[in-house]
Formats: sequence, structure tokens, C-alpha cells
Amino acid sequence: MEKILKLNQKNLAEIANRIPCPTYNRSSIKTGIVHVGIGGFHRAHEALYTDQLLHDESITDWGICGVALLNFDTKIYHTLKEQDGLYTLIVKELDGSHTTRVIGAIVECLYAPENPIKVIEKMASPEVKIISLTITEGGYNYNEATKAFDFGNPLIQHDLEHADAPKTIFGYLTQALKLRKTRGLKGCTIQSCDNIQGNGHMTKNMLLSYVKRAEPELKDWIEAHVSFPNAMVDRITPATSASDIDYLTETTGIDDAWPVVCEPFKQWVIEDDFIAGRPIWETVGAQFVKDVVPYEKMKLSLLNAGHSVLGILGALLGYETIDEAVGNPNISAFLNHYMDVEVTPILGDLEGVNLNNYKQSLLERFGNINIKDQIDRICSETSAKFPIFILPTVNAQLEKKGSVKLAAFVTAAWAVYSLGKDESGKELTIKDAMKAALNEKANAAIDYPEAFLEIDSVFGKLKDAKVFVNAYTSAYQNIVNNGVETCVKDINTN
Ligand code: CS2
Repeated sequence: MEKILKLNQKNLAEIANRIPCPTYNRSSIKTGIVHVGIGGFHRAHEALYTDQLLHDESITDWGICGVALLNFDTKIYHTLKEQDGLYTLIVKELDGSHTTRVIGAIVECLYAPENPIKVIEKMASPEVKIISLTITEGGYNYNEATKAFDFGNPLIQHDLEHADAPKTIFGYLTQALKLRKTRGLKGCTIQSCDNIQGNGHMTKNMLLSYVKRAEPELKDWIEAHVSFPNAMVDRITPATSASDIDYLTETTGIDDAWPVVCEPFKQWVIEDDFIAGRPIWETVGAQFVKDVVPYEKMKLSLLNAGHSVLGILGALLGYETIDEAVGNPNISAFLNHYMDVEVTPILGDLEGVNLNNYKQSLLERFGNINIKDQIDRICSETSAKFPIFILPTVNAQLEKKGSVKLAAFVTAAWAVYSLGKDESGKELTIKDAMKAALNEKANAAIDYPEAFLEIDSVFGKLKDAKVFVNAYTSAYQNIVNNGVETCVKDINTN
């Protein structure tokens, strides 16, 4: 066994004898991007693209400052800090092999709860041209029922009262942009990398709603000096497991406290709207397009919704990983059915995209047995995901009087799932900011299935759509009486 080397800048030259490492001089890279949310996805996606770019020696302006925004992110912050921003990316190929490399694009790290002013100053720094975000679907503080920014959120109330010590992204961005304005500095780009339809528009709308209340005179400046490109981001990035960490140490002798694991596929389609300039990410595989909306729609309603379908049905059947769920032919047939019958008709023609190939490739990606993507991860925060991944399809189908039967079935399965047990009676681990409300309504649904649809912040006006409610109610009774697998077989053959 080779000597164990702790991953950090000091050991990098020696580690480079074992696996590929950054060959650029990290200490000469300036920070051009502040990224908020340094979980696995960012590190498998934007940070990787940027790392590849930085290998071109002429590019020295686009290092990343990773910001951990929440108390919850303490561990990842300290890990990255100790490792000088370095981490290993382990790509789990379809044939079972692994491609492993060290990523060096995160050249600084900050922990917001410890020093909010430092984060605000960094975001306002003239060399920073882009503030990018992976703050999760729920992080945008959008309420599906009111279709507006949720001022009822206590953290938002806190930010309105404590401008210098914010807790949410809205408080941070507002203060940083205010500094830029008062100092006569240029604006910047705020780039969402979250799974939301029109994520740039959403970011802008939510930020401006907050600004109108917190700093009304800043609004016009933001409109004129800040851009918010939409983007579609894609790479399946499961949570890192203890065995991934052991695997790395055993096969390479590298001790990395938090490597990132991901699938080989990656995609990033971005609107070219960067007011203060941008890295030439297109040279390392990103696509810049005029209109990203169709790509987002396709990805959210097929990949992300497909994940939720497999996750919810799979959880009830006692599966732990997505490949197990899609490996059940009845479940994969149901998913195919959902994609073909309910999603495809609302997508229309996507220029340059072969939808059949895309759907086929999704099944292969979901089926990657080396990824072991956790159903717990997929089902986490479904209350924030459902309105984005599934509801738009349902609403569009309702509008054109198309089929909503399969989506209604998944919704009913989610109601049953929210009772907290799989079909064999085993406890489910539910991670959801709305867990208590979901559970309460799920219990009420035992006698009156529609009760679950009364959660307006998730379902909007769906409870008023008779066709959906009927399909949902009969699916609910069916699942309770016969179990998911029998129902799914039935649906597939009818
Ligand atoms: C997943 C996504 O969280 C989820 O439910 O669908 O994290 C998905 O793996 C990524 O969006 C893939 O790009």
C-alpha cells in the first residue's frame, strides 16, 4: 500500500503522481466567481468545467470562491478549507470503472454564518464578475399558492431586520449589490444553477421582490446593471458514501474527507447574457444558446420528474437506489408510459433534440448500477420539487384536456409515502421542510384522499381540477388496496 497522502495543496505534487491533478498555478488564479452552495452538484459541474478551463494557462481570472451559506454546510466548509479547496471527483462510468481526478477551481472558501460581512464584501469585490448559485429548489422562496415571494418565511423577516448579518441569499445579494452601487462599481451576473424552469427569471423576480421591500431605491440599478441568464444544468450526483471515501483511499492512497461522485454524463446549456463578461466555458463543453427554456423544460419534466417517479414508487416498494427501481420492468414501463403519454405531448418540437434518444438515454443513466443514487436523496424535499418537476406537465395536460392519469397516480403514491412507511411497513426516512404538514395531510387522506391536495403551497389550484382529483382519488384507493406493483402492472396493460 502506498503511503497515505492527505489531500491538500502541500501534497498536490506528490498526489499528481497517482491521479490527474490541476497543473495550473492555483495561487496565481484570481477569483472571478463567487459560488453559493458547495455541495456535490456544484463540485461535479460548474467547478469541473471551470477547472478544465483553468488548464489553459492564459486564463487566470476565473477562480471560484465557494461560499457555504447555511449552518448545515459547516462540515463541507471545514473539509474544503482544510484541503485548500481541493477535492477529488470520482466519475462512475457505465462499465463499472472509475475516472478519478483532483479539482482545483475552488481557490477560496468562506463560511457565511461565521463572517457575513466578508461574504458580502467578496460578492461586491470588483474582480468578481459572476455570483452563481446552487441553493436548491426551495431556496428561491417562491410560494406556488400565491405565485409570489414568501415574506412569511422567518428567515426573510430576519434579513429585513438585520441587513448586516443576513441568513438568506436574498439578504446577501441585496447588501452586495448595494455596495457595488454606492461604490460606483460595475454590476455582475447572478447565475442560477438550480433545477427551476426559467431559473434566471426566477432569481431575478424573487430578488427584486425582496429588494423592493428591503432597499427600494436599489431596484432600478439592479435592472440596469445585473444580468440573470437562464440555464439548464445536468449531472447526476449522488450523496458521497463512506464506501466512496474508503474506495478512494484504498485504490489511490489519497485521504480526501469528502470526494464527489457522479455519472459520466454532463450538460450545461446557458443563455449568453453575462453583463460583466464570462469564462469561455463553451471550450470545455458548455452550450451557449439564445433560448434555453425548451432545454430546461425537457430536462425538468423528463429527467427530474422521472427521478421523482422512480423515487416515490421505488420507496414504497422498499428499494434504496434508483437503479433498483428502474430495474423493475413494471416500474420502468410505467415511467416510459408517463414520459411518452403525458410529458412528450407538452414539449412540442425541440430544435436539434431527438426526444426519443433523450428518453432512451435517461433510462440508461437511471440504470447505471455503479452510481447507486439514493432514493432518499431523490425523495428529499419533494414538496419543493413537485411544483417544478411535475405540476407544469399536469397543468399543461389539463389545459389541453390530455391525460393526467399517470401523474395523478404518482401524486397518490406520494400521499401514501408521506405516511412514513413503505409497503412492508418499514419506516421511511423523509427529509422535507414540509414533513409535518405532509404527514398531517397524508393522515387525513386515509379517510378523505383529497385532503393531501389541500397543501396549496405545493399543489396550487390542483384540488379544483375535477379530472385530476378523480384520477388521483381512484389511484389512491387502488394503491392502498392493491399495492403499487399491481396497480402499475394494471396501468401498463390498459
Ligand atoms: C434529482 C436531481 O434532486 C433530484 O430530485 O432529480 O438532483 C438530478 O439528479 C440532477 O438534476 C441531475 O442533473
